[in-house]
Amino acid sequence: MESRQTGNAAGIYEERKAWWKEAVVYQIYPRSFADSDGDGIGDLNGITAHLPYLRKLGIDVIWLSPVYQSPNDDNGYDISDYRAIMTEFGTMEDFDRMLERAHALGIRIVMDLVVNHTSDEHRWFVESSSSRDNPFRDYYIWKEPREGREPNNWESCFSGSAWQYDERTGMYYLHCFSKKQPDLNWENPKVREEVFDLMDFWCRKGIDGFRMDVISMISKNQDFPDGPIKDNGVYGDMFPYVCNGPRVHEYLKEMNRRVLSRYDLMTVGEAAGVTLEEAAKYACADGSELNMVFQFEHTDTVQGEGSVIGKWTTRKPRMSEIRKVLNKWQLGLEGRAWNSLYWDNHDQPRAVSRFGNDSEKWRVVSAKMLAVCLHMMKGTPYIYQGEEIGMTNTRFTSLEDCRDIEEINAYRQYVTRLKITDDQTMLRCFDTVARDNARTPMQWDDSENAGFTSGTPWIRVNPNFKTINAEAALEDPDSVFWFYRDLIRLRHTYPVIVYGSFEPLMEESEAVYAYRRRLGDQVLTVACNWTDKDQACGLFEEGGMDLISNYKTHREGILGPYEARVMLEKS
Ligand code: TEU
Repeated sequence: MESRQTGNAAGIYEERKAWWKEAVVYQIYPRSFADSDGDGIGDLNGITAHLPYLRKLGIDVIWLSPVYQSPNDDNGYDISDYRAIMTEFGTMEDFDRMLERAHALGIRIVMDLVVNHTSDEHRWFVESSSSRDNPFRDYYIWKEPREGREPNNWESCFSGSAWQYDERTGMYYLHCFSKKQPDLNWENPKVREEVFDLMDFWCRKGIDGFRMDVISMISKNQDFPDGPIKDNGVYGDMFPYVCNGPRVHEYLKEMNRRVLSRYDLMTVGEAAGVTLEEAAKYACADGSELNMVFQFEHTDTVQGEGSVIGKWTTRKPRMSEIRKVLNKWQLGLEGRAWNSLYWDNHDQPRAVSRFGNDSEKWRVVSAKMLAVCLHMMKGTPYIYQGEEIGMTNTRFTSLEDCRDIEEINAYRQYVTRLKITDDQTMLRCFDTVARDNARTPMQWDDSENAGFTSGTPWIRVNPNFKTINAEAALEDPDSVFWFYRDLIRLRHTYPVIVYGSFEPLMEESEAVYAYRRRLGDQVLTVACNWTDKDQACGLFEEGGMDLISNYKTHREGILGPYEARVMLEKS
């Protein structure tokens, strides 16, 4: 299952083989994927209907964002029943059929496990909040007021205080996200038992793993100290006291012993605030916790400045900064832990808009370049729905276009309440980084609503669906779709792509992201031009085999705008 540090003659670590290292994962955000019944909301039967499309793409695993019963304050990341399917998404029979069909096509399914918090409509919280001596009281984190106010100054990830006062019992409960997402109290062994039981429930159904939502936040510093207040801030930063907390590794080891080790699963922890050192523990090669984590350093290189706060910005990240982060992770986990590789997901803007160039001229070329850059690195690659057809960010014309609680709350806080920025500035930040960019419906074809639904979509379709859609991509042999299919095939063909060591190249360049992978006598050279201009690159010599490129012909010593090139040689 895990890698071991057996330096071979060349001094290169030999990775232990595992199916989840060889796999490519495709993330589905069910609400926005495909609607089969015309209610404007994607559903499980919609996914089942499109499994052949995913088979064509060649992916190995689906990561399914939450499909459990939920009042949808945060689109399913607020769960009210872990053993039932969200009404809008279908039934348990639909789920079983989807799982069976996927397995028949050789596709595994990894579920989202959201257990840092539940919905406030979950039975446990309904009980817990009903009285101070209810048997479920300690399932959540309740505190007395401090001088008539919140127990500390922590800010929730979705703006405002992380504490909500509950009139009935005169105490506050902690919610790191929305107030409808109370944090579970993992200190309570009964809570851990409940979580392990529900995991068992899904494992017995035959699912293939878990993506664990903010799993780095399950153990809180029990002193609950005030956090540092950042520029312009009203509240304090809770991250130092909720991320990578004192007992998180103990809890995950317990989960591993109790559940994970008993099944053949793939596990990936979403690890807000994770450092390299912490990741080496979560994803330790000894297999005692998880297989890998999602880190956020490469998506967080740009932060808001001036009147704009936190993640809200219109600035584009610099390749050299991203490369610095990713190379650090590639080298830092070598022989210790396994990396996950991603450009985007349901919480991030679209990859091609953020890191590439989504203009008509360069969209396809730069989307392919980004794909090469990521998929040739060492780790398990994740594709977010629509990335494989080069879907782009959308444009927000007013707050009316927003569905995401994070955006809506941020707008209310910064524009309406604090008045530290204005409507247009905020909307332009939304165009750049809002989560709803990723949540506009999957663009299937050029018919009404992009073929997503026959009804009224729950969120506005990106107006560019007439040209950017799956049907058009499937008909065009040069599309982003077929390029992803080729990349996935290469991964399944050449072990050097999966198991080879990583060596950074051209680290001084502001334009070219290049690296080498080695396994035995195989040497893979990868170079990607992140700019719209020619760039010098002397890495490719005659005699090697060109494995894949977004250009049909190459010029010696030069990479064209957004050109990506991969060459295989023998040493
Ligand atoms: O996201 C956790 C997380 O770290 C987010 O706050 C992330 O930083 C933010 O969305 C970026 O803008 C997970 C889920 O992926 C997200 O969809 C949920 O809203 C959140 O947890 C609460 O469950």
